[in-house]
Amino acid sequence: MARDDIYQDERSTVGKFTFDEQVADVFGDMINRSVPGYAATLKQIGTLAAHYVQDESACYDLGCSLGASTLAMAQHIRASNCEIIAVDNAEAMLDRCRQQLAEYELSVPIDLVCADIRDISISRASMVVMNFTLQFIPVDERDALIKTIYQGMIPGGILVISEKFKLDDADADAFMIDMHHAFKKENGYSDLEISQKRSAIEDVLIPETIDTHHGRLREAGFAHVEQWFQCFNFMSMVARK
Ligand code: GEK
Repeated sequence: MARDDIYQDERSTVGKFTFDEQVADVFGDMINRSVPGYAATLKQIGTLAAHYVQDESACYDLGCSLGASTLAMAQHIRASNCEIIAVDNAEAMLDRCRQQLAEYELSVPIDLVCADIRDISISRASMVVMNFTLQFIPVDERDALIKTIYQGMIPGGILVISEKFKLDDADADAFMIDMHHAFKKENGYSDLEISQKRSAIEDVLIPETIDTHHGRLREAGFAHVEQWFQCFNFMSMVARK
């Protein structure tokens, strides 16, 4: 796996973070060293797929990047006649996703779609995964997207949402941010890399509170919403229809 050294050298100006070729090349290393608990979310996406994916239904991986969540689902689905629709609007990410998935023999058909997840239609979904993707959608468009997903799901279906989150309490929020940066430092990122990446992603990744996520999911119609995971300021929820 190529090492992420994108922000290693000092830049006079740090531009906005984008999911381009350079990022796609090192993305596996970047997300593993930057997102506390990322591997745990993938493992449990597999567990959830084994239990919740229904026969003759569709699964969606929205913001699939290199296909890690798609792979977790594909390797654990026990239901028959299912398909996975994996969507990302970054062509560079989807190209590498295609290459990586080709290395596995998977019995579930996978449709890779290069599109904005705000423009696609969702239907007969028993499992929808947004593993660290909603945070990149403009805040004022998140309610509509979650409603569209809810409407495209079948009864008993689940939506998995993993996100970086913020806390209302300033001291608690600062603690989590400090610990996240300590986590990155432990994983080999320098102070310069951490601060340049922080500037690049500031207006691109907009975190919300856990209460906001919970309220949005209930408002969309989900009968049950459980936060099943947290590691510092990163969490994952399962919403059941
Ligand atoms: C994983 N889920 O490994 N439409 C489509 N894709 C989008 C959009 C959009 N509007 N906005 C962002 N993306 C993956 C990790 S990464 C998380 C997801 C991170 C895509 C973007 O191109 C990128 O590939 C992905 O969402 C977010 O389980 O980088 O922290």
